Amino acid sequence: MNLAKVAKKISCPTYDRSKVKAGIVHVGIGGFHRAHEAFYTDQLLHDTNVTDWGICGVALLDFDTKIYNTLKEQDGLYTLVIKELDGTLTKRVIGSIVECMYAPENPVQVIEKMASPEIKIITLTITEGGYNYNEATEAFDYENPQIQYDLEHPDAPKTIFGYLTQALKRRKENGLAITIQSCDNIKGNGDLTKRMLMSYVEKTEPELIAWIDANVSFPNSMVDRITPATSPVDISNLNASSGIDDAWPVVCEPFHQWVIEDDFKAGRPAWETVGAQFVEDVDPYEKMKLTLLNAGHTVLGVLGALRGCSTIDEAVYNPEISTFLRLYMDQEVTPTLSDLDGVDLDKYKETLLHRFGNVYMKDQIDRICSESSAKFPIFVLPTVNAQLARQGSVDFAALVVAAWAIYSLGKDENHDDLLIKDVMAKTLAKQARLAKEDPAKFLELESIFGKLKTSETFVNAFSKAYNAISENGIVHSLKAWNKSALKHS
Ligand code: CS2
Repeated sequence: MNLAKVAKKISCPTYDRSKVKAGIVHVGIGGFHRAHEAFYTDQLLHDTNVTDWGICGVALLDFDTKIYNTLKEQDGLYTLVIKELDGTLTKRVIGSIVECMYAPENPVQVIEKMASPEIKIITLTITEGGYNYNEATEAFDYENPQIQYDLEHPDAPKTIFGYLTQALKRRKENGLAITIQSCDNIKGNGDLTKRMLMSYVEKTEPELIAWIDANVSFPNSMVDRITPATSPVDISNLNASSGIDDAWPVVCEPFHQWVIEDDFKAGRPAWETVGAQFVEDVDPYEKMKLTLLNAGHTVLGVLGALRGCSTIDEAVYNPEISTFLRLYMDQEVTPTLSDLDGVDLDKYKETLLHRFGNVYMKDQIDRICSESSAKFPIFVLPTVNAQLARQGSVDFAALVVAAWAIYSLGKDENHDDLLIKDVMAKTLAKQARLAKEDPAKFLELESIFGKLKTSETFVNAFSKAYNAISENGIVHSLKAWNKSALKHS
């Protein structure tokens, strides 16, 4: 990118990037990382004269070749296009990714980088499903073929667990403490990262366990910024309006939030100076975000998909869906969040509806529904379990799960094909077909639903919703659910 030329039109890094060294290795350089951590860090490099907190971005999967090549070609630079609520586009070139690596091509280079003394933090956005946690066994999934591969090829691993273990082994030899920070949408994301990594380490390098316990921290964090997939139109509009030839800009909403547990073993950037919050306990923030924002997305995504919508704003402006969402949030989620200190939940929910309703974002329903098998257990099912425990209503959540079962058959209510992107797509479709005879069959997927099939209350609520949608369609069912909840409120 010719920054000098581009800088006449949009904001560009004014700090000397050649002086900035990577202090962070980040794994997973997709849109979210580039709209969030890299954005905060860019602002920090702007506002202060620190030079040791640049980011080395690592593409871990074969499938990440394109983003790696693009960033390499653009010297790590890319444009962030913020779609304001009034339609204005705020554009800014982000410069905090100062190095890039492609792990499949050179695994040793990545391990050595992670192990090097300048690196103080390894951050991760490896998706909800990337932690290799099995809901049925509530433990690390050693059966995963990728994990089996890593167990046999420790020096050329494929999974994050293989990489981290090798890097930590080297760090132990050199006495170099470090922080591993998950930035994925998982409750207790740091705790889960530690638990899963320790399970792997126990099998491969058990003598590392005590050292990791004493020298590696895993702060929990809540991350937030809606970042749709970049569309070809986003790319051509950017080019037409600013003359920038960016092969992969990132588009996102104006809102951003980052709440981090302050537990860093080897120092950290002063991200609080650019808006991040460091707190002792992230739990309330995570719980609120996952059960309201992410679950809200899932509700809009699955119901919207069945209705034939293709973007989230389309689903929000559908009156039956938005009433349903509001009732779900108020009547089923909010009662489980009563222990949140210092948060105005009403305001939070109000803001969410505005964020979801941003018509310029065009956030794709396909993006939201992708990998739902990893999302439901984190976003929706904790609410179900908490409601069952307090004998509260689960009718709305049950309808969303039932809608997902019908969605898994692959057609919307206009009989158009749905594009299902899920590692479990085949299994989901199979159970969904069995559910036509007996709806409860869908809940037999233990790696998603755990023991939920043993709850009579939930099975009944689910079956009722399933039959209603199958017989009367989604709109009619939503109307019936909304009406009955409004009557009781
Ligand atoms: C979304 C998230 O993937 C999803 O289902 O809910 O990507 C969401 O947009 C982000 O977590 C927002 O912070």
